[in-house]
This record gives sequence, C-alpha cells and structure tokens, in this order.
Amino acid sequence: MNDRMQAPANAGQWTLAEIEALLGLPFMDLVWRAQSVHRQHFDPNRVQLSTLLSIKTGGCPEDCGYCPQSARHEGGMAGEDMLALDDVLAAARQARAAGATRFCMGAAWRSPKDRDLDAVLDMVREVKAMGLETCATLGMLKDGQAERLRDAGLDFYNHNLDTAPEFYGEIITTRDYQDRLDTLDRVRDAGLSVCCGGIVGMGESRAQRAGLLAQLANQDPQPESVPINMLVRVEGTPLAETEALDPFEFVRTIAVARILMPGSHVRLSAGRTAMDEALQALCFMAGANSIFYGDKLLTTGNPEVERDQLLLARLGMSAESCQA
Ligand code: SAM
Ligand code: DTB
Ligand code: SF4
Repeated sequence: MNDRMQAPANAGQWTLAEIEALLGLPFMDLVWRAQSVHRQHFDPNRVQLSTLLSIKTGGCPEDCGYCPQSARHEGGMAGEDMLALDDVLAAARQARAAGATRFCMGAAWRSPKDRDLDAVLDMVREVKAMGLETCATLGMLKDGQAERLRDAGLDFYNHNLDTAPEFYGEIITTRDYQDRLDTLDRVRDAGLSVCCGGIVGMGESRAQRAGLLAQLANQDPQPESVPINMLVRVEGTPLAETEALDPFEFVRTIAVARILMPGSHVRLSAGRTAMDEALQALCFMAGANSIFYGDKLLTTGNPEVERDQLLLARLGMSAESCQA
C-alpha cells in the first residue's frame, strides 16, 4: 500500500487505477484501512437512521432496468395518486417515534411538475416542523425547483448516479448521465445537502464499480450522504435474473466509499433483507454509518424496525440523534 492510498481524498483527485487498487486489496487490509479512516471522522458505534416513504408510487415513464415502478416493464406497478398530506405526516410521526432522524420522500417521477412540487413543499414544511431532517427524491429538477424545496425547509436531495458512466447505457436509456450531473449541480447550487450514491450487483464489473465510486468521490464538494444499494432483484424488471454479487464485493464497495469519502455518511441501503446480520456488521466495520430504517423501502421490504433495533443493540451501536 503506498502513501497515496493512505491520504484522505481531496475531491477531484482519485483516479480509476487508484480506486481499482483499493478494491483489489486483501480483504482484511481493506476493511482495516476503511475502519481506521472511519474512526478518524466518526464515532464507529453510531449509525444515522433515515426512513423512506413513497409519496407517489408506480407508473413512471423512465426505463431504469432495476426499478419496479417503471411503467415500461411488463408487470411494472400501476401509477397511484400522490399521498395526502395527513398520511405523509402520520408516517413521519411514526418514523420519529421509532427513532429515525431523517425522513425521505420519494416519487416515481422523471421530474416533478410545478403543481406537484407545490404539494411536496407542504409535506417538507410540516415534516421539518416535526424536528426531522428532510430529504426528497423526485427525479430531475429544473431551474428554480431546488431553491423552492430549500425555502420550504428541505435539508437533503437524493439523486443517484446509479452506476459508472460506461455501464449506464445498459441500465437506463430515457435520461443520460449528464442529466443526473446537471440536477446534482442545481441541488448543490441551491445550498441543499447532497445525497448521491448508486446500485451494485447489476452485472457491472469491478472496474465499473470503481467508475461509479470515482464519479461519487470526485464531486467537489463530496456528497454528504452516499447510499450504496445492493440491487433488489424484483420480478418483472429486466434485471430480475441478474446473478447475485459476491457479498464480500459489496463490503469492498462500502469500504472503498468510506476511504474515498471520509467525511460522508455512507449508507448501507437497499438489499438488507437479503443480508444476514453478520454481513451487515461487516458493512458497519467497513465504514457504513447509516441505514434505511423502517419496514419498507419505497415499494420493497426492509428489515423490521424491531429487528434493526436488536441488531444495533447486539453490536453495541446506537442511533445518531437529530441534527435538524
Ligand atoms: N424517480 C426518482 C429518480 O429515479 O430519480 C426518485 C426515486 S428512485 C426509486 C430512487 C433510487 O432508488 C434510484 O435512483 C435507484 O438508485 C434506487 N432503486 C430503485 N430501484 C431499486 C432496486 N430494485 N434496487 C436497488 N435500488 C433501487
Ligand atoms: C436510495 O439510494 N435508495 C432508496 C432511496 N435512495 C430513494 C430507494 C431504494 C429502492 C429499492 C426498491 C424499492 O423499494 O422500490
Ligand atoms: Fe422512475 Fe426513479 Fe424508478 Fe427510474 S428509478 S423508473 S426514474 S421511479
């Protein structure tokens, strides 16, 4: 291991070769290094808890190959109406009572129409007033929309790069990589915190996982939150039959994300229902310090709250308190 691999990342500096070298380290060296970096920046026994709610489900015009909400896949979920404000607030209250500190509202849109955004702004205002951090993931934003969300009290905007630029075209054709980078610029320019990550286990190569990590880490500033999702293979989606990724490769991806983005919250995100407790503990050891918390992600399952509470207790870990 050379000095360059020791140094904390300055945004904009990581090369693909360096990232691939990190991914290829002996597993114990990699996890040890990631845990060491983690301890320099965070309490290793604390985890940030975000709860998701799908405020507008299904019927999405985009063709993301992993997503059960696309109207383009055979058997894709039918479009539902947007949830009523009261239902959203009831879910947020429940999340807060269970110990979540951030509430993330997701919509199956290519991008929000201004009149839809008005309804979301009301949700953001009221959820923020409950003392929760607020996050939204609504698709691509047009000029001015990020500012409106910020003014309503939004703290984070989630917009994922999903995979490496060179693999992206195999997964999504209805928007390109640059569209995503443009939305991320709008989010950053409005002064919102950025939540940006990706999905692994979609049939990409290790070099392509390095490509995703380079795109994430070389943002300046780096995203505050980095969700690393393991593909949830949903029946009826084009990726349903993808071969499962070696779980250690997933842990490696988390570890390298931690090393490259030492000050970011790295979230062990979708895919936990397919992981046992020992694998999740390895992910925390590799520097993950956030999870999606609540019985459901957007449309698929997530470990039950009681099970997560037990896991954290068994590991002597506790939840971060709210910083909003
Ligand atoms: N429609 C908006 C968009 O795509 O920008 C926001 C919601 S979309 C469901 C948010 C993210 O969820 C996607 O970018 C993707 O990273 C993740 N996601 C969706 N389906 C997934 C799956 N089956 N497995 C893992 N992650 C998934
Ligand atoms: C993220 O990176 N993962 C979350 C959240 N951001 C919006 C979504 C995961 C969705 C998994 C499939 C589903 O439940 O529909
Ligand atoms: Fe639509 Fe988002 Fe699903 Fe893509 S990931 S199909 S944009 S809901």
